[in-house]
Amino acid sequence: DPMYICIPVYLGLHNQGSYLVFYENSFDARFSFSEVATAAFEGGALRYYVAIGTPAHLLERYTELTGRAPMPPRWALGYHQSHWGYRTEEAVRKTYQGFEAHNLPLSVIHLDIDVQVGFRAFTVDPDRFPNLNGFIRELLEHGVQFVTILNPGVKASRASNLFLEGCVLDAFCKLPDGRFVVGPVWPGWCVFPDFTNPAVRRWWSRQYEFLLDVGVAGFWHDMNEPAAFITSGDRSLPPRATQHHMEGRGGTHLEAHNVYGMLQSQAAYDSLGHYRPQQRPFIVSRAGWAGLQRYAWTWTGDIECTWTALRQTISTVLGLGLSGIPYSGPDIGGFQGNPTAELYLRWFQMCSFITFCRTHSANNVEDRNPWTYGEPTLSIIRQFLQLRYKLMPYFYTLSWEASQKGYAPVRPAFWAEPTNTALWNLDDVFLLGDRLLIAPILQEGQRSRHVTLPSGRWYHFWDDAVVENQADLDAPLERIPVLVKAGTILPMEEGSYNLLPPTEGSRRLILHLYPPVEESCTFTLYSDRGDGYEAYRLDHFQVRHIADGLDFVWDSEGEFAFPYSQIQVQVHGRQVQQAWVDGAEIPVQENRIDVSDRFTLLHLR
Ligand code: MIG
Repeated sequence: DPMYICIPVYLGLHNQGSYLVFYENSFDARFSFSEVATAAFEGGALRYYVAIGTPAHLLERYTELTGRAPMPPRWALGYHQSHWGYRTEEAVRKTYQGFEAHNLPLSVIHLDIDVQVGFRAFTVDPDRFPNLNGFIRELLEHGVQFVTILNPGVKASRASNLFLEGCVLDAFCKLPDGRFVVGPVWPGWCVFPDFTNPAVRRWWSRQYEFLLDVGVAGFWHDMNEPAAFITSGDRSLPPRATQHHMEGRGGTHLEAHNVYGMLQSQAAYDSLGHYRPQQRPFIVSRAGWAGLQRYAWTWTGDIECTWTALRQTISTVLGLGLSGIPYSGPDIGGFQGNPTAELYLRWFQMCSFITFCRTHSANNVEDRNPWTYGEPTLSIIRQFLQLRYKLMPYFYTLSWEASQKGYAPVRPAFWAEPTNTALWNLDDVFLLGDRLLIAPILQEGQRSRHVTLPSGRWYHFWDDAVVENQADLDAPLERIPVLVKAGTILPMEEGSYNLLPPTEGSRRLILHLYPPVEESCTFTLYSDRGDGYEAYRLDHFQVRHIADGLDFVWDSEGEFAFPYSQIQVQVHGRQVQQAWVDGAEIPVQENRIDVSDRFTLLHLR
């Protein structure tokens, strides 16, 4: 369903080399892929870019052109809880207290349109949220950030200041005869800001200031295709009749539609950068186009609570990643309806490894929290959530890589080996970075599954069993197959689960070493304060085979102080008898080596 996001880019895999084609044209278009690929646009210029090379190279080139996602605040990589139906402060308080009572990590709560007055953008109902600023401070004390929704439609009423200001500014989209384009959305009849006009974006930007002062951490842009409640014909603005500024050139909605939501997100991004320059913006946008990644994350919209929708998530998230958008994810459990405990659990297990990890659900469904389904679901979810937080150094480093190179953390299996045709069609597994392969369970009652792997040796994450090429792997309810490539240094952390910045020095870094089959492997770990634009550091690890064992070499760059006070190296897939840290022997216990401090050379035998 092309309702939310259309990006005219495609990637072709080919034995003689892969390629990417991007059409710089936002008009309505039809693509078809058969013997030949065709693209037909309703208007605009024929301007396109072709790149050839590996998928990694293609994404680097494509995002050189359309932009890369900046570093998100670290908390955004934690777990988000949302529901259309948290009507009061008390409902939100109960939610975060539930996470605490059940010993579940939580980083963000999203508030839907029920917090608003008459569903109007930038409002909060003071009767139900009498002291929002105080309440947000309470949440922050528990390590929880507050994100709230807003829609672009402005209620066409002289009782609305936003409407009056917009009229004075001539901010709203009009028909050729000068009348407003109006459409029914949540607040009633609405008019639509023309975000293709820079003056309108500046005006819209100023609206966020007040909620930022109240302490809102980020914004969730919904219905910004824009969508209207129209049951027949266009579910958006009339494409040919709606007039747009188009940065001064003039145009219609036929050209503006696909960029509308992205430009709204640009306005928000600029706003957060302006009014809160010490913190990184966090915006989620349902709509977008090529380049949305510069401003916002996205999610897969109003999906069903079915196993089919769970499976569909993988190709959607992979497709978004290959289109330059590294941060996306589904409503865990689906939006419309009630998942069974098993479906919710399997969905949760998968999303623990997906960048945007959020449970959300519609207003007319049963509560959906990790504890809703009782045991054993709760304990298994807790284990996966904790695993996600332990993997945070890996996730965060992948974010840094996305900001530098444009690679999405969640990648198709063929990314690891583009010439292996057995991997081209796989849409039921994904890679997290280059090193982890996740094989979710996508069918009810399934307790094992077949996995096809990129060549080389892989280790089963749960028990270190060696797997190569393909295998049937166990997947009891307690786990889904997760494989680690030989030649991996996987950083995990232990300590706090609420993602307050890891500067207190109370945290332990565990470097899991899965030695390379031969020669050497490297990993660069990125760390910083978790938000803002200050110092960072890079820790470069290299492990290489030498005559009598392995050498683990560590060097660093950057001004940010090393954020861990304890370091452990855990070796997988081979026995370690003795270890020396910078020449001095140090005990080895069950393949674990506790090094008191950073070292330059760890020798393992
Ligand atoms: O007409 O704000 O996709 O996540 O909960 C539905 C209510 C409007 C659609 C979003 C969904 C959100 C819902 N919204």
